Amino acid sequence: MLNVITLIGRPNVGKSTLFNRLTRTRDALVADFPGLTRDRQYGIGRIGPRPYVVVDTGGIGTAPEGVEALMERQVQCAIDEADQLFFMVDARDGCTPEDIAIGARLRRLGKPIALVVNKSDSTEPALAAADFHQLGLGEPWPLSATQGSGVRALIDRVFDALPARGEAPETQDPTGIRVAVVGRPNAGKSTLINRLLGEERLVAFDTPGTTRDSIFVPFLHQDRHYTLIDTAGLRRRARVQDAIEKFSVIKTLQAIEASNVVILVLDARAGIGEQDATLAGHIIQSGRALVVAINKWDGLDADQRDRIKMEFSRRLGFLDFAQRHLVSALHGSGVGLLLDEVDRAYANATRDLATPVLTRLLEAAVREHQPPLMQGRRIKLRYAHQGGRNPPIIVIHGNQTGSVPETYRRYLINRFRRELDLLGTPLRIEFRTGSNPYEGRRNQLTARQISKRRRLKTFTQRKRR
Ligand SMILES: Nc1nc2c(ncn2[C@@H]2O[C@H](COP(=O)(O)OP(=O)(O)OP(=O)(O)O)[C@@H](O)[C@H]2O)c(=O)[nH]1
Ligand SMILES: [Mg+2]
Repeated sequence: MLNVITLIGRPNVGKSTLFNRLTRTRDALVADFPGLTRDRQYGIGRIGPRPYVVVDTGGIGTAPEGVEALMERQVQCAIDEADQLFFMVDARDGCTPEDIAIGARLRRLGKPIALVVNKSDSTEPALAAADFHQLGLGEPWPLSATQGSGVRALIDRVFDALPARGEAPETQDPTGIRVAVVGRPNAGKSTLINRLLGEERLVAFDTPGTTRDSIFVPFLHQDRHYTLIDTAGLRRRARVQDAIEKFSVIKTLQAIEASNVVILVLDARAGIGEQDATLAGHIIQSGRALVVAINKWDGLDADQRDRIKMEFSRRLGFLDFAQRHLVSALHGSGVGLLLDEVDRAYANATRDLATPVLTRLLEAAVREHQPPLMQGRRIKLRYAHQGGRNPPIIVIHGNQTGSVPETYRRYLINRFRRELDLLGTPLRIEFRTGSNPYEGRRNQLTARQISKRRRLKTFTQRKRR
């Protein structure tokens, strides 16, 4: 399970700026789907030795309510879940009374705190840091969230001291495919999980020696192994129907990251809301395989059914790679088939894609619809190979690949998906400019030919003049 880093501090110290810096890295690989909204409060940090959840708590107001605001439910929850707090202060302002008040509050929590002195680019770092010793929170750590200086070193130091949370079991047998069931409160996750588990033979419900982080529930379905990742405190009230679900974005993010396949549960009666779209955005960014379960399907009339299908296309159109499944967790209809879909999505997400096949598909795609010209030169896409699994990554080599427009990337993604029949998994494309490592000699020749052509060109131009 991922560690959690929570950013705290008064308004304007730069929490959101640091949050963006820590969570931005992989965005370049994720196509910008129309309608996709990004969660600006919760994200996966990828700068550093291993990924982690980052939470931006937003500004804590000025004293005296400011300190009270620390107890605000959302903030409190983010602090409770944190393995590491980043208490952010502003080098330009120096140590303020609000900083002192917040610092006193945080110290009592007994959690690891890094005292982050932001905006150190604007003053002498050592001088700026000196003022914050009075907080009694250890050595102040100067950095610049906008410039990035000091950020990586801080993360490295933090992870040196931070023990990893309970590790997920091995991917392959005997624990099988890891499945996360996520959805907003009251969508029916617990009912669905109980339905899934209740009808199957449990291998081990409470494994001896489990910690608070071991929320992996192995089970068998038709002699196939799965591991369910709990997001809703399932173990403690496994058989309780209609339990009020405690919804936690942090737990959801951890479960998604630990999974191979996500089941997103939507509530057909409530329609598709902001929270569903936000969750969908997290799933897309994670790259995990996905099965959508539209729950509470029982007893809906034709109008209601049409409406939810339309809403889905309108708000969650970017999930079109996933199989949609209509279920009733309460009555059990459609639930058994969900696991077949999970199998299919996982198989597609982990499939081997042969280089000659990918390159042939690329050539056909380019023939049918060429990439555009860039500064008078045509973007050239030459060959493709597989760069990863779960999600499948297709690496495409060529010239000027940095200028491939988003629309063309989407065209390629759709085309590869269709031709390869990759239902149930997102697909990523990475572009590389440069030579083909498998065809070294031919490329050297090409390079020589290019320079020869250039020389010829300048020669003829000179002659013309
Ligand atoms: N010079 C400098 N400016 C910074 C740095 N980090 C943030 N800023 C600026 O400080 C201002 C506030 O930054 P935010 O990231 O919005 O601060 P915040 O803590 O999220 O603010 P609230 O959400 O309102 O609490 C912006 O104008 C940033 O550009 C930094 O490292 N150096
Ligand atoms: Mg902010």
